[in-house]
Amino acid sequence: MKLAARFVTSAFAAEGSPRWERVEIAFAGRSNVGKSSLLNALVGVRGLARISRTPGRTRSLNFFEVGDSLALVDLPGYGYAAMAHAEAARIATLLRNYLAARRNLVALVMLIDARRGPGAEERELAAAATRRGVDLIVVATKCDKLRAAERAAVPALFAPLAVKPMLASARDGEGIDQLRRRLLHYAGRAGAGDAARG
Ligand SMILES: Nc1nc2c(ncn2[C@@H]2O[C@H](COP(=O)(O)OP(=O)(O)OP(=O)(O)O)[C@@H](O)[C@H]2O)c(=O)[nH]1
Ligand SMILES: [Mg+2]
Repeated sequence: MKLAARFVTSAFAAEGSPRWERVEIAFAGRSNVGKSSLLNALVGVRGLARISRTPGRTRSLNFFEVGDSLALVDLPGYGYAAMAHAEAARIATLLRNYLAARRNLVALVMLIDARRGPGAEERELAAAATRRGVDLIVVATKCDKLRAAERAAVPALFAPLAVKPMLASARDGEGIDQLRRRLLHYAGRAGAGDAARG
């Protein structure tokens, strides 16, 4: 199945988000965890979402339309210690407001480094999604780096989240088809009431 996507806009504040009826699936996670790379792998277009070797690349909400009823949203990462305080605070507010108030949001793909596992931020994000009734999809990223023992340790490492992680690698393609199929299920759920005002 294909997932043809087109970049629509970047928003640096909630007001800049598109007014449309599309259901949105957002990609959240620590800076440098691989959100933009995973999004590119899912749509099969290298460079659609910008990637960087240095953390803190994505600093706005980036909206990509997919088909007639779906959108993917690349979110800025959190937890990048070297970012200027004011910029980090602006991004934290942008992220919090989007996750708390965006009506179009139906699912949150939470990316976590497969070798690192969830921390306090991820437990908070998971709780916030659950409170709102937003589906939570947990993805363990960069699985191409895992040695056998590390791979075996993933379930225990992710156990605090209660949601089983999907293993994925943007580099070698592991788990990408499976995740793409899962996301496409949301394409049928468009027209979420007054979503256009969210
Ligand atoms: N080995 C490996 N490296 C990856 C993978 N996915 C991403 N990377 C690398 O990790 C770095 C960060 O990737 P990004 O996709 O920019 O990460 P991000 O989460 O969007 O980062 P921010 O926008 O800063 O929040 C880049 O150097 C990528 O090439 C993966 O599956 N395997
Ligand atoms: Mg990014």
